[in-house]
Amino acid sequence: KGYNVAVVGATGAVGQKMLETLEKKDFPIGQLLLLSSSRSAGTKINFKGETYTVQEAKPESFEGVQIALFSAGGSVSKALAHEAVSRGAVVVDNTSAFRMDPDVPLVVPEVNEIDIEKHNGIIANPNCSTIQMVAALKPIQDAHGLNRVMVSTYQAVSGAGAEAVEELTDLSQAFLNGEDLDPELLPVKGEKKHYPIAFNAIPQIDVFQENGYTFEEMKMINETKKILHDTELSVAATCVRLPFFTSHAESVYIEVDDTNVTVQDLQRLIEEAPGVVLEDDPANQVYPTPLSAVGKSDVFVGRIRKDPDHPNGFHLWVVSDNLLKGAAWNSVQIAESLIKNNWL
Ligand code: 11C
Repeated sequence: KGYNVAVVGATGAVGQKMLETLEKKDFPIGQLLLLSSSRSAGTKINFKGETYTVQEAKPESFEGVQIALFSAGGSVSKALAHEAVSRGAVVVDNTSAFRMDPDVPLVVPEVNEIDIEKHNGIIANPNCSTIQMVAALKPIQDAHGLNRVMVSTYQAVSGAGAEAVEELTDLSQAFLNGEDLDPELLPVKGEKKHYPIAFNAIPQIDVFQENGYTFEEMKMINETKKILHDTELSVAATCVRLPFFTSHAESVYIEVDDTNVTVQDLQRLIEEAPGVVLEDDPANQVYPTPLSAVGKSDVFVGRIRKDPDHPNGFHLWVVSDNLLKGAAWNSVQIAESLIKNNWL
């Protein structure tokens, strides 16, 4: 016996990882409902040895659903999340639709699980690049205070969806064959200009805002302050797309409040933090890379250094699988917390 669970966006890259995570964690499922846009309805998906047919998501689909995991884009969440809630479901939403809504908790369970308790039916899953950064920063904030964060990201194409993975593959093959192939998708589907991602670095993830930052950068800035419960925290971000498939990497500069903090202090905190793994041994060239993090649910931290010129400044290298801890794994963790704490 278990809970009636709907996965909205079941055919997408994150939806697939949600199903893998539910299976891996042996999540207590009563009935499983796989939903999608009308375009993907009819697709057959195997889950724990049974074949399910994906159905088109409609308001009435959510009758009897207790937990709905949404990952079908912001417009689907805006159209259907409240419909699901009005039918008694609790929604864990993996899009940016409600993240900055003051009535919606924005949660990384290792960081601010307690915020889930105040939910009004919807809990938001943060942006992938935010999740891995706050998971690494939370133990440092708790122990030494945190007043500034400056991050540059090195982000995988799967963050932009399955089509972007295909574009990287096609453009790389064409480039190596000496053929000309024009980019049609990245940096942003539907934008006027496209840049080749193969053998390149694109300093634009999502659309530009009026202040010159991209939406991805503003997500990192605003979501970090909300999750770490500190509106005064200085956060700046530069987000860059690179030509690899999975896992985001981040170079993070921080300034802590306490003086006399050492690299060893931070290493110890990272080592003890839940969901975070220290891989930091420069003498033996030990540090995480995007490839070494693929398929793993943890956040990996290495290259912890003191800033040469700022006594309270440190640099960290943070890597995690953007589809797992950055999305599916974190969403399922929120669902587990709802059950474990009787917060459904
Ligand atoms: C990317 N971080 O890598 C984005 C994808 O708000 O959940 C995640 C979008 C989001 O393009």
